[in-house]
Amino acid sequence: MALASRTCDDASVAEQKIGVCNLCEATCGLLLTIEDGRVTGARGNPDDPLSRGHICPKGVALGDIHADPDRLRRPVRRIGKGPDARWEEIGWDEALDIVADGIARAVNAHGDDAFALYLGNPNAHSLGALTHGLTMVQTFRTRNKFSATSVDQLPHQLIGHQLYGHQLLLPVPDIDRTSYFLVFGANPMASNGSLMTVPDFPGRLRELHERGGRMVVFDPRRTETAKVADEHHFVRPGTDAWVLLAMLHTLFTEGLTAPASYVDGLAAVEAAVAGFTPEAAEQASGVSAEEIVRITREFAAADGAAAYGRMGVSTQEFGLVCQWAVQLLNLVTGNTDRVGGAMFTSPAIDAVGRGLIGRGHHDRFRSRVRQAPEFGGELPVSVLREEIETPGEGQVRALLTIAGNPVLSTPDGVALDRAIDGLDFCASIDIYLNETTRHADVILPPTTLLERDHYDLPFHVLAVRDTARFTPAVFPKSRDQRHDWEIFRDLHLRVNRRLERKAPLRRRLVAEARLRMSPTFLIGMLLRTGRSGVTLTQLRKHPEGVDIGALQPDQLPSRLFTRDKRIQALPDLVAGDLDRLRRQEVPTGEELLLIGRRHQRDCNSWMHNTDRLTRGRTRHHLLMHPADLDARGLVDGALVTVASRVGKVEVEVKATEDVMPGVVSLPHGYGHQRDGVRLAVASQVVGVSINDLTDPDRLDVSGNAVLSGVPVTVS
Ligand SMILES: Nc1nc2c(c(=O)[nH]1)N[C@H]1C(S)=C(S)[C@@H](COP(=O)(O)OP(=O)(O)OC[C@H]3O[C@@H](n4cnc5c(=O)[nH]c(N)nc54)[C@H](O)[C@@H]3O)O[C@H]1N2
Ligand SMILES: Nc1nc2c(c(=O)[nH]1)N[C@H]1C(S)=C(S)[C@@H](COP(=O)(O)OP(=O)(O)OC[C@H]3O[C@@H](n4cnc5c(=O)[nH]c(N)nc54)[C@H](O)[C@@H]3O)O[C@H]1N2
Ligand code: SF4
Ligand SMILES: [Mo]
Repeated sequence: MALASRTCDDASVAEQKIGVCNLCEATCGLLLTIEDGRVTGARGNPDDPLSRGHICPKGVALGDIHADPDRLRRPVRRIGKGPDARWEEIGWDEALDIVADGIARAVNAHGDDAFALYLGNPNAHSLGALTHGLTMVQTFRTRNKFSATSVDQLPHQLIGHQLYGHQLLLPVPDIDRTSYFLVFGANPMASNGSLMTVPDFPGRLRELHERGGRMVVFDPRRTETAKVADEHHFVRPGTDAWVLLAMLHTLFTEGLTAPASYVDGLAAVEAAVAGFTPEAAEQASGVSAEEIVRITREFAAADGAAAYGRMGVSTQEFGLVCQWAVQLLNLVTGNTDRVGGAMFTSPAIDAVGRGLIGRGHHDRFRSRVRQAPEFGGELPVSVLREEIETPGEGQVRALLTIAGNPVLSTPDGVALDRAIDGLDFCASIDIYLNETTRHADVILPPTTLLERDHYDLPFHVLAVRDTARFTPAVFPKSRDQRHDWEIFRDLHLRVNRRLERKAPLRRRLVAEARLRMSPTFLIGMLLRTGRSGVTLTQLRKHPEGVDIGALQPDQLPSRLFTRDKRIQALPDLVAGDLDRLRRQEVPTGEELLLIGRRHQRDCNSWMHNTDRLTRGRTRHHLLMHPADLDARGLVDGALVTVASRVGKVEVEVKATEDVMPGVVSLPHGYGHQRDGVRLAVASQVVGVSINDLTDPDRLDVSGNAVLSGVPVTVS
């Protein structure tokens, strides 16, 4: 696998190694050049059957994380607080003991719920976090489990659970064969796809166009994706539900439905969407009624069409309704489970089918203060602050964050920052000091991707093609480093030793047995016991990946997790929320609404410490339409104050016709200076946190935060 080759001056030996990028869901295969223990070159691996040679600037920067002197490699303990804090390296045993003591102290004195966990995005991209982290997390009996899910894709998971009986049995657009790709609130040209693992989106879109296919995009901003679409329609933030429901309405009134035989309850859907006319949608959203009707007809007539909605339509007040309506567009037109439509994967390790990921459950318990319902054992992260600050039984006293940064990534970061600062104990498993981990008493840093074996459990489940790939660690870990799975194992053992009320013995022993096996061993076992015929030995021989083939149609109804193997098209939860939407006044479009954005060179709130991704033109500005600037007597480049119900920020404004009038946009993941402290961030990175403006009181019925369409003033 390592093809050693001597460089001309033979001063050092350059090696080529196959690697993988885990920074986003595209999971590109890489060819890395290694010299003197460093990555000196990175390109896409053309032999990778899924990513086909694609790479983006972040993939090239993967080596920068590995080499970054600011990256934590040994545990650190905080001495002092706030701007005066110092960090001291300590040994692993001491560090793990302090963390286990802190957690056990809170639980023993105040009960299970006194300990809270927050799991951030990179957990989904680490094999060890999935095989071992989740096992450890599940052994804690606290109700206060949180993750980035509730500022992201919670409505998708809830609708998967409601329609198909499993939170991750989610169809993905068959991008390689579709002839009509209808996109709401997603920007795959920058994000490289989400809940749709689609490396080389630009190349795949080119092929779609060469086939004569179309892509139609609804977005309040003319994004990178909108610019390469066949059609882009501005939609007022937070009003997509009206548009999507009007499309369903049109399908029924024009007799354009062709549902599969296992879908029940369509008469109820027809009745429920009856009032949502294209005219009402036009008034709410700004999209013309004729366009809505025309697009619906084209969608229904296309030979293989896929509707897709992502962040922009998940993180809004009617996110669940939006995600339901997207599924229904595909179902009602017979495009679900059909070539060119929205299809299900058949991964080598079927994490869904084999029950490695639970089906999900809803509202088994509620949060203590606000009574917000759980999903899959997690509470909405928007309630975390109040659970920390509200006294009483069950108050959170200790927090463990794992690969996350909720101070920047969840609503009202300023208030959460303050709340975390007031905890009795805080610890983090993270490779950087960030705006959240700076409150930790101890930070436990695992190895990074290049130092550990990788197999993608979740993203093969959501990929546009069935493939399998195992990538051995590119670099060996040093003796004083720990893999994340080793940290999870050791922490589990230590905490359980200290707890007065332990988990039931059987459960503990099962967890311990699982935690003692390495992730790679578990992958080998899962492959061996699966039905794909792919083995770890084969994958080791083919580190570029093995192609299983294009997505297979006709998997339903047998793959459904519903009891009767049928789809109930109008779940009660959705019916109730449609009533709520019906009772709402149709939005007038008078308020100025804030939305977020992602840039190809950003990675949520981190990776701002590499020069490669941060030099050049800054991209932290508030984007605003020139007419909106004029109306306020503001000029391009001015420092403006953006204020919401929750807070205010000062930031430079940039005039652009790429946002629709009445809409302003800030990127998320910025705002690194807190208390005058800057952490692991290149000096050229400036900007503010959009989540100092977002409102933790505004939740979708699923519990997801409303991050899109926040009313603001700009002065
Ligand atoms: N307003 C607004 N808010 C948003 C969003 C938005 O669009 N708008 N997007 C939301 C979305 S989609 C997401 S996913 C969240 C992300 O928010 P979070 O998941 O809370 O945070 P990240 O910014 O991804 O931070 C990841 C942390 O993990 C650390 N890390 C990286 N690799 C590893 C590793 O291998 N192991 C460990 N232990 N740590 C690691 C990094 O150092 C970093 O500190 O933000 C959400 N917040
Ligand atoms: N470069 C880069 N890639 C990433 C990430 C990153 O930080 N940087 N993060 C990764 C993560 S964690 C995720 S979850 C994915 C997200 O993947 P995407 O969802 O594709 O990414 P976003 O850029 O958040 O796209 C959301 C789009 O919704 C639009 N929008 C906002 N409000 C509304 C609305 O009310 N209606 C409609 N129709 N549109 C709206 C925004 O303008 C934006 O274009 O990206 C992943 N990939
Ligand atoms: S698109 Fe970029 S960040 Fe995403 S996996 Fe590929 S190289 Fe990594
Ligand atoms: Mo995300």
